[in-house]
Amino acid sequence: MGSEIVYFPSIGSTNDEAKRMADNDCKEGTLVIAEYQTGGRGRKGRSWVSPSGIGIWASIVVRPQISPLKAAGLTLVTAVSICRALRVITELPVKIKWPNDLRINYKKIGGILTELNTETEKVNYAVIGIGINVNNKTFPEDLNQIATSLILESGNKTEFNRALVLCQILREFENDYKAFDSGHLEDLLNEWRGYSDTLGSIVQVIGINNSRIEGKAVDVDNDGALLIEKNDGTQIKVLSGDVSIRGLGFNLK
Ligand code: BT5
Repeated sequence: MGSEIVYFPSIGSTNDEAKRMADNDCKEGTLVIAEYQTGGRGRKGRSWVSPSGIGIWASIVVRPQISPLKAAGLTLVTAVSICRALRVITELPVKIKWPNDLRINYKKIGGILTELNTETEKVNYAVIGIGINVNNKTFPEDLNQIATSLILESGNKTEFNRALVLCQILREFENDYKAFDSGHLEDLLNEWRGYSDTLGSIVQVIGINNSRIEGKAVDVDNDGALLIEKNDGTQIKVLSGDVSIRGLGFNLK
């Protein structure tokens, strides 16, 4: 991972550039990084605040040998790699909120945006976008209550070296991705369960067409799906959506 690196002082979105490179047959593991994103994106057209010089805004191109139905697993594996890497470097209690949030003390320090180019049976490529708030000391007002950074959580001590943090993430992801691509998910799933701040909670998932499912988050499966047990005891498998957790306010994302 990262054997080819393309660097931009400023760009719209690293995911868009990575997709363009993937369309032009770039090598698997190509990494696009930027100091600043003018149009950083989250899921469903949401924006991702990406100020200059203080965060990691990066996208990796991969070409997994999997069915599109298994693609949610990519986000799950990436979350495990990032969580482990950040814990090694910062010793902070980084957690994962299904499917794509990295959090500390229930505040978001990072997010993952996985975008696919698929055919019916196969994935041509996936671009995995990684955003981590590293040395941010302030946030726009609307994010103040929900966002945080590594430096804020470690008590405003010395700044983290973003290159070292990114290298650690890439090292972890390289191994985890190999395991994922060859179908060896069990250890990664177990690690995910240990990092999760979603399992065991009563959650509400808002899915396609604003559909809502409420119940207890009981597990994740091989496809990267969240398994929810409803009040009537039936289990539902959710592949994508926004989760809010009861007790922390169903409206808190
Ligand atoms: C995500 O979406 O969390 C995916 C974020 C992925 C960003 C990376 S940066 C490199 C690559 N290039 C891109 O253009 N994107 C990727 P989602 O779960 O939809 O969350 C989006 C929501 O998070 C927004 O609506 C805000 O509420 C919040 N948010 C925006 N910027 C944030 C930030 N810097 N830190 C914490 N929360 C933020």
